[in-house]
Amino acid sequence: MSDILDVKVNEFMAKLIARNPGESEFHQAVQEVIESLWPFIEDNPKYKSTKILERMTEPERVLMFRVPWVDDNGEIQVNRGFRIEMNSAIGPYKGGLRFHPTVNLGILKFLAFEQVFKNSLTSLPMGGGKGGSDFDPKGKSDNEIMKFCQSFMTELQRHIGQDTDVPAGDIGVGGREIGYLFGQYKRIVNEFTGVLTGKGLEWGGSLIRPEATGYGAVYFANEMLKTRNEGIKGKVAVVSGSGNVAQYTVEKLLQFGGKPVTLSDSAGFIYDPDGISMEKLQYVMELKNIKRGRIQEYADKFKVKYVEGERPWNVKCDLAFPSATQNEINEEDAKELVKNGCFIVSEGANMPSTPEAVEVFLEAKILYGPGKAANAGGVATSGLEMTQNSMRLPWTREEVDERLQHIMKNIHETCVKYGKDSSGFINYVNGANIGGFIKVADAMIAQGVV
Ligand code: NDP
Ligand code: 2IT
Repeated sequence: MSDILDVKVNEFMAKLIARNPGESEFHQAVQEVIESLWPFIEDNPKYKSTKILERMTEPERVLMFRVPWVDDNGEIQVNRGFRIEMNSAIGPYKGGLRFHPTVNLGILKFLAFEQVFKNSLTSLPMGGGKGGSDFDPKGKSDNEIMKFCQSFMTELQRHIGQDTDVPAGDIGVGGREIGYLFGQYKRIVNEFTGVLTGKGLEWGGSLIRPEATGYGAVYFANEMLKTRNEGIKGKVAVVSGSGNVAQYTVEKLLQFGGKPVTLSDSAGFIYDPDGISMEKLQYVMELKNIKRGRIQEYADKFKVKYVEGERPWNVKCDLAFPSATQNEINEEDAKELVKNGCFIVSEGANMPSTPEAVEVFLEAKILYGPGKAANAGGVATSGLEMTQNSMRLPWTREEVDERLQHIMKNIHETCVKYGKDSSGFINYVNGANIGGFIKVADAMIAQGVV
């Protein structure tokens, strides 16, 4: 970027930081987008005169509320609930709920901001939102999870609706939690509508939605590989996390003939040099989704290496699928990955790479697919769930999967269109940011100063 553009970005960021003190993840997410967009906006002054960036970085509405509940010992607990309704220019607010002790306003604003661009990239009519709570599901009984979800929804229900705001899952919120949340919504509002996505198949859920984020991240990696006449078959992949996204990333990698060799959780990672097979993945699914145990148990059962307190980025690989959380790859990790021959990063998680790590990937000219493009398959399939709910007609597994593949291909094409530089290198960061921006910005201009 030229010096003059640098100064303008810095000025914009200084104001944003002053207005949103302490929200470092939100600052980080905005900075990345602004750096991509600024040259484009200089060339298209209509976005400047209409103050689109100033408006897009200010949520339309922020909800923050008390979530009181009673634990199994009869003790009253108090958590904080949030919903960030970021942007509704192209559709109802749409985005997940995260239950994790680190949740705060800055984290959710970063996620809601990213969601606006991601949802636009899917080409489906969805605005952006995100919510959640600092509630820690670890070690809680089913009954406590249900009590918490019911209290959370008792407040949230007055702010959401199938045409207003449609939450879904994220970290700490899967099928079980969506069930409890949906039950409470239905009970209070007295309506059976598609107000949440990620629902069970028997009560309005879509086939492939649980798989969609992981599958999508692999489809996106496959599209990136095609630009270099390569495929997934025979490639070694490191995967972080062991939750929803990581599990279905491993499944799709195996279906494509790849060799996933790692999984992690917040305590450490396992390295299985023979590869995580379908049978071993079944074990992980049972361990994580039913027993709710730790990934270390995999190492004990299959007699492989477990590295406590570390992440898997120093394991030699061709492909990397960060699928746990934000800022899980730092500059050193990125250098290590590149040094060991990794030439694709497809982000299942949201913003898993620090800005310094992204810089390393771009400088090394590897295929780097940022989260808002690579993990958009999850929310895209949520969009397909909304469509099926509106029609009151479920699609087959094949139909949903075909649409998902088509959407991921389309997102890849958008990234190429807006991200290819004069040397032929595809900067997917620029591509996703500009490609996601245009539709939302044009809709905002068409709808006036709102
Ligand atoms: P899950 O709750 O199913 O799994 C999260 C996994 O990441 C767990 O293995 C967890 O370990 C680990 N993890 C979470 N927080 C941390 C942390 N602070 N440090 C280290 N490890 C951590 O969540 P998902 O799989 O749904 O989400 C994973 C990522 O994918 C998130 O970034 C999410 O925003 C993103 N994403 C999810 C989508 C979805 O449809 N679910 C869609 C698009 C993106 P532990 O159990 O020890 O906490
Ligand atoms: O980050 C994400 O895109 C999600 N957690 C999924 C959101 C959704 O509405 O399906």
